[in-house]
Order: sequence, then structure tokens, then C-alpha cells
Amino acid sequence: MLLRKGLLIASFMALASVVQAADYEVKMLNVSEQGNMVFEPAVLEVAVGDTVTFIPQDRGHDSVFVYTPPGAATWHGKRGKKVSVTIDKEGVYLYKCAPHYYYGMFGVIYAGKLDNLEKAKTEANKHSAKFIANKERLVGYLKQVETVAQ
Ligand SMILES: [Cu+2]
Repeated sequence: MLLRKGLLIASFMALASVVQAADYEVKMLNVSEQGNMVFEPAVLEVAVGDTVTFIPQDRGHDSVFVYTPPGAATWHGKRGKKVSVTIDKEGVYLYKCAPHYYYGMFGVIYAGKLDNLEKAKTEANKHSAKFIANKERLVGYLKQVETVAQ
């Protein structure tokens, strides 16, 4: 009887972890209230195990990882195509739209403990220095993350 009860609890726990994994969508937009050439939402909090799918508004966009926590899954979307990633490590992730890199078309995903936030900020500064438009955008995204994380 005890054994059966234990099995029952174990199977409920397995079920719960499957049910809890969420799917998120990030749109790649030419124009939004946030500006031009922008991901929406550009700053996304997820849990480890959740999946994020990037959806282009037109053929001009893609989503490619730029910086992830050490050992994390990466993604390299093709232009004009959807791409998905299952977030498998805690921390901060930076990604870009390659064709609109210089417009600062970047996005941020974060999950759990943000041990790599300082490194992500260094990366963000490095890339932002190359932007020709929206120079403050990516740094601003990480400030949002920092505010939430504190
Ligand atoms: Cu783009």
C-alpha cells in the first residue's frame, strides 16, 4: 500500500513538471510601439524547461543567439523562419536579428538565478558600441532585468 502511494506521488510529480513547462512566442517586428526593428516582447522571463519560439513578421528577420549562460542550448534561426529553443540553464541570454544587428535588434531572455548578468552587461556594451541606431536599447533591456532581479 505504501509502495503504491509512493508511486502515485512520483507520477503526479512527473506530470506536474511536464504541465508546468510553458511555451512563449516572441515576434520579430518591423514596427511596434517600442520602435522599429524590434523583438516583442524584447525582455522575457522564463523558467528552465520553457520553450521560446521566435516568429518573423516578414522574411527580413531571424533570431540568433549571441550570448548564453555557459553550456546552455543555443539557436541559429534562418532568415524569415520560425525557430524555437528550450531554455535549459539558468541565467541571461542575449540574441539578435542578424540582418538588423546595427539597428540594435536584440532581445533578452532570463531564467532563474542570474549568475552571468555582469558578463551579459559587458557583452551588451560591446555590441551596443557598434549599433548605428537604438544604441541605448539593449543596455536598457538589461537594466530592466537587473531591476527585476534585485
Ligand atoms: Cu530583423
